[in-house]
Amino acid sequence: MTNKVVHVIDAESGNLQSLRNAIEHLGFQVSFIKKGTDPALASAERLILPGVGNFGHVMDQLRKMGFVEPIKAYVASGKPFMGICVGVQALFSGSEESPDTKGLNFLDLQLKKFDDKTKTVPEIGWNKLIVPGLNKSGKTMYNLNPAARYYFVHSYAAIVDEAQISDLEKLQGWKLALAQYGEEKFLAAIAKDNIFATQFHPEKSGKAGLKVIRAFLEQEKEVSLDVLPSYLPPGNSGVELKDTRTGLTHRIIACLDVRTNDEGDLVVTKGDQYNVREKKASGGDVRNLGKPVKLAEKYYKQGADEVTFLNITSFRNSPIKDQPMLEVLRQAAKTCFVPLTVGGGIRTVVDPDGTVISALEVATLYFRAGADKVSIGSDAVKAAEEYIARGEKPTGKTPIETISEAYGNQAVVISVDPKRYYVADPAGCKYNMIKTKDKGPNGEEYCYYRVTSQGGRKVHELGAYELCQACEKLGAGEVLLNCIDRDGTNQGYDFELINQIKSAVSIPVIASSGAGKPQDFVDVFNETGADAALGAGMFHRGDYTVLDVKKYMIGHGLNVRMDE
Ligand code: 1PR
Repeated sequence: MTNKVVHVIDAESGNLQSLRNAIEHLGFQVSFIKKGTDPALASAERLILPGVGNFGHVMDQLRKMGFVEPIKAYVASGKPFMGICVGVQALFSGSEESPDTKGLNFLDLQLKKFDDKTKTVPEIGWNKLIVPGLNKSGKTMYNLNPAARYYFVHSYAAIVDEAQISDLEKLQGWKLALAQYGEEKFLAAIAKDNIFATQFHPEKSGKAGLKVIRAFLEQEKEVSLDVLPSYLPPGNSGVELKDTRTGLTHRIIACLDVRTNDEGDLVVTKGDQYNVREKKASGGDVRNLGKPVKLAEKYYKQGADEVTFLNITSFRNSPIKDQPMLEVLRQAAKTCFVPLTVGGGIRTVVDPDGTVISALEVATLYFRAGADKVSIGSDAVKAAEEYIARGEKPTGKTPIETISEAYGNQAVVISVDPKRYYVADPAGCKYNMIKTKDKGPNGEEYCYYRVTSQGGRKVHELGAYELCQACEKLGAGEVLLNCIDRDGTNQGYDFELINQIKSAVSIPVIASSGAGKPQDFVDVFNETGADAALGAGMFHRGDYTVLDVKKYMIGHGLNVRMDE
């Protein structure tokens, strides 16, 4: 094909910027189609239907914007068509998520929700593929590589049993790639004639994902497989990698705390227990550890599974005027093909000129700039306090609710800044408590974690356990669990806190604060149920790279994603 234009359906759902960036990175141009009547749809030579969030919302948008019949006509024309995430789900007949909404019905199968009794739902992370056709042919469809890992984020899937797999393959002629989440097997990718669709996000799956997109764009339907290099350390080949309970790899996240320094430049900084200034004797300046976009790219290349940006002074500023932070996201999303999270100032604000900007609008700005998730700190505390005070009645109006309603729970992270609070006598304390191994200064045996907001400045009479439970009920999809006591100390993570919060919620929990060496990552995954672990200072100072951490983890039998 000589034409290098790729048409992408914009049904106003989620982060299309990253898909555009990935396609442009591969040397193609993107043209968005915003309504079904656009003549470009029929004349397109390659069409991609992306989608994130709620099945019903995406299907309703497609119907409202007149896309349903034109998409069917395009597919019938035999030209290349690709669906991504909810874009693959739309090809099925329907979903348990929105029982009254019909899909496009290319496959007569209903999507179901993952069982959350035995694992965290949504599935957020890097899973492997089972490509049944591979052994026979030695070639794989669209460069899908069972030795690689791909990024999934979804609660609903085409969960299938052996009879359904056989029916789809043998009777209906679909080629399948499967994945297993816990005990449930589901369709990770499907292909037939001109249709190819993936449940995972290839545009967020590092180099392995870019290869899949390239294969679609170049119409390489069958590709001889590249084998990933083995990272097992020499002389240590007796190490056996343990699969996690869910099958996902242990996620490693690099975190960039970003703020303007005294010269007005946006810099990556890092505090000790949230104090980001040098000691007075050394000038008292905000620590400057580098430029956010450069560092993000560096960590992507080192193999970070996600990059998180926390705009740590944003609660003082107007997000609409915070163009530099939006620009950071735009630039980072052009070179980092893994999920990006942004936090700081995700709340409803009134600009100095009186304009009210809702939290949903603020989040939308970031999603459009290239963020995949937003992280809510101070406002999550406010929302949880009010929710608990109202007797656990949701209003539908808090940022957690409005953003998760529009973009899906998986797009809403709550960032928790707890501080250990010792209790001498647990009787009468209304917060969930831990009998701690690290006794308090007066020999106290119990503690809970008090929630703070505004970067640790404001302490609230609320436990982190209760906060997380309330936020999960309001619609948060993940917890970024910091710990002020451990932040910047290099003493390792607070296992007691992490295990307490894991027992409070069924959404994924990211352990944060205290990482100083690779062993800390091994320990946090062995000692707690953390779904991901985040590091900041040790990476910024250059003590260790993300790759050092991952190789070390592999050497200790822990499964991690290795890109090429
Ligand atoms: O309240 O919604 O505007 O969000 C503000 C965000 O900024 C929150 O996520 C809050 O955690 C963060 N934040 C505010 N002030 C600070 C500060 O440091 N003064 N940073 C701050 C929080 C914690 C972690 C850190 C880990 C790992 N930083 O992100 O990266 O503790 O560090 P380590 O590995 O070096 O120990 P809102």
